[in-house]
Amino acid sequence: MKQGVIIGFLGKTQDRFSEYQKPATTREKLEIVSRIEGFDGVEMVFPYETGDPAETKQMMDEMNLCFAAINVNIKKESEWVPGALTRPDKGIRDRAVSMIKKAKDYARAVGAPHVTCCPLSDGYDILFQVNYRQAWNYMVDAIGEAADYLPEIPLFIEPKYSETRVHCQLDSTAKALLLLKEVGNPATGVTLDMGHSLQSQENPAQALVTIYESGFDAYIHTNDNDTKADWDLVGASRHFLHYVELMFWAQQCNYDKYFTTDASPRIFDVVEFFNRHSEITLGAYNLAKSLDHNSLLEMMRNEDFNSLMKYVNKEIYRV
Ligand SMILES: [Mn+2]
Repeated sequence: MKQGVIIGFLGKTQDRFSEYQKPATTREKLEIVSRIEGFDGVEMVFPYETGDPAETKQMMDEMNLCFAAINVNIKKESEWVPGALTRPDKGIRDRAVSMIKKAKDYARAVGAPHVTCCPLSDGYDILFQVNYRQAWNYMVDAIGEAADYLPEIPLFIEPKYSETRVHCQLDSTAKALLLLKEVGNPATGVTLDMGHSLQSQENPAQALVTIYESGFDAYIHTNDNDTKADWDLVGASRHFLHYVELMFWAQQCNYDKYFTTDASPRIFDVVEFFNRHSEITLGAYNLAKSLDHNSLLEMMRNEDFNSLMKYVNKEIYRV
């Protein structure tokens, strides 16, 4: 298995109340990645961390790092704070689509496999705020146009229930899949963020299988939370069995992309936080691999629930 990290979490972060950690340049962030045990993948935020493609590629090569993905940010610019792809103003939507296209150009220039986009600012805070009919159709058109551009760089869409809008438009894996079915472009996929999936009251393993069985590609972000908010906690600190089950089904689906860490150290030591995340993610992956997959599937086929419970107790919880 391959692990990486969204490098924005290696510098300064902030929430409504506090600032955490120290600012870092892209080079400094890449140096930190190379110090984390088991990480060699990088997800970089376009256009704020990416810089000149040739220089960035050289830095990556120098440190033996690989691109997991380019993450295009279409929420930071002030005109996109209230939404980007779903806004009534065509100029605002077009500039967001153009940013996704530029991210694809960048991904091609540096050799990144795909672009992922989490349209967090699209949605609503209060009822009677947006025209749902227009908002949905604008997003289908916008993602359709962005997906058509440079199809050799697939576009992955990351759903999330809440934040930055109180209710995001793509509030679940199913909603993202419905959008991609409307778009109808095979060069698309869903970024399954474990914490987003939990916040949407999903089971991440089932969500992953649903993405593949719907005919789309999947890319995984790892983290954990309390299901109420997207806390970006260290992996498996709240949902150990979910984590192992996700790994089991990732193996069943022959998942071979990066497991990219979307977790925030906040009050914890940065390198050690990611070392613990790396260790539990690899551990959960290897644990899932050590299970007798055929016999588990056979017990499911036979609806042998007692044996399944016993197997989980003995082989996963090890009690
Ligand atoms: Mn994520």
